[in-house]
Amino acid sequence: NTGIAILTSINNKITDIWPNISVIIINKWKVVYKLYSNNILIIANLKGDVFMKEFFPNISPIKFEGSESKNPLSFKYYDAKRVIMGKTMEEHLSFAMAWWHNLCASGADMFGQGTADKGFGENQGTMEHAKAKVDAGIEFMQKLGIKYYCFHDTDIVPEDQEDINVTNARLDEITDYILEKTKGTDIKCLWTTCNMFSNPRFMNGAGSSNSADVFCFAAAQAKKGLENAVKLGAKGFVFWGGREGYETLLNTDMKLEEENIATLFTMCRDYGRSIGFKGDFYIEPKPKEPMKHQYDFDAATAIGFLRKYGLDKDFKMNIEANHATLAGHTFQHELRVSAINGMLGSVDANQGDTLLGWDTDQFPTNVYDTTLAMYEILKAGGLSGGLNFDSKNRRPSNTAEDMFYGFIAGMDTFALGLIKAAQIIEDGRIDEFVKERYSSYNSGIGEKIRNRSVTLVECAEYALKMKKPELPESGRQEYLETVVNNIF
Ligand code: XLS
Ligand code: NI
Ligand code: NI
Repeated sequence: NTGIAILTSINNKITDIWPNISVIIINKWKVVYKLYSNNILIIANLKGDVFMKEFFPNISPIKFEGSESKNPLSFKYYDAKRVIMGKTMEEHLSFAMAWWHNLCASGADMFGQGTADKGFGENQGTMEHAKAKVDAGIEFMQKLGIKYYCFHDTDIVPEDQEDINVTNARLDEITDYILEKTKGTDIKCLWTTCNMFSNPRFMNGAGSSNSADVFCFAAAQAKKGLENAVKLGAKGFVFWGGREGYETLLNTDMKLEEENIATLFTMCRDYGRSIGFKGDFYIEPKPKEPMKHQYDFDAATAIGFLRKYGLDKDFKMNIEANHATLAGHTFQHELRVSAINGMLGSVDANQGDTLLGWDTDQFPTNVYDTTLAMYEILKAGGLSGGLNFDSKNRRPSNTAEDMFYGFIAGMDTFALGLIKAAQIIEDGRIDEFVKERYSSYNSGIGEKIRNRSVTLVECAEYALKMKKPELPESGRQEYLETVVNNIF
């Protein structure tokens, strides 16, 4: 749009040839610009050579302007280069764009069709559309200063319903295109995954399907997914078991299903390592939706499963805030469980609605929650992955500006959470309190318990001699909550 402004200001002649296409004649060059309904700006000549294409021409790169700014298209807290506890905000918060919500989802729900146009000027279901999404996605990430993206195989190409070989050829073409378009930028793949839940063949699950043929299709998809992960240099490879669970135990051999999932994971681990995948495999726990019960219920369940099948060295957790609350846990709880088991890998950053029982995937705006999340992440020494906005605009938020507002909200909420979490740690009152709370284990019988140098009989003798212990000290929850508020 800047281009046009400059052209008109030097008095170029503009002739309408049909409603949304105009011709501008500059120095005898014929330049066509088109403004689609969703505001895509294309500058091309009449032969169709495209000189410039801008998908969000009305939005300039988003800058940090500070908390006093009233500009909605600015960051109030996210200041990429600001140093907090020895690292820049950008290093602490490796934000990623989720292809599916941002470039694919149109706001369709069970009760109505989409409200947002994600055609990017092309017909959906074509490779032109797939490429337009790559171009639009890169422009979007660059305008926000986001360096990572995450995707399912079926987000980046249309799936051929008859022949998986056709889909695979399209994946080759689009991953070449992504590599070409991101070359020379600092945009990279955080993680990739395979959609093994939308296609009807996966109605009874993928790794957990009752059909061995379907199991092999899952394997074929995962094999291609791993090859693409290596090709794009992805840091991680995610398994979210959307349909790995059951609707009723009356038709389910749970033991067989769990063993087969472990077999598929083991095959993927071994194949991935054999082709040079050095990143982490991630399980993304979720207790339900779409299934009534999903096997990767929560972090504790998934970690137990990984240990049982010897996969714990290669796998970590990808914790999604909304999945935590669906499992009846806080986001902080799931992060803590993963961290204390050395398996905190990556985060799907979003939030749910406490009044709704499903995965609403809202952009995170609750600063208290992001503060406690960042407190866990800082104390765990950071993430091996990053913060992927598995978040989508609400159905009525259907404009290009809303796509930016969503990310600005999420990035600022995590940035403020990071600032506050660092202050809680630097303040020290909380950590000091917790340390003191367990001080009975620093010496005497407590120390022996920690060292495992005491028997049940000795502990019992110690108790019998005392007759009755003193009550433990107060938990002081209300005081600690005021400390957090005080820091806010
Ligand atoms: C769905 C999941 C999904 C995963 C990737 O609830 O969050 O989007 O992140 O398959
Ligand atoms: Ni997710
Ligand atoms: Ni989810």
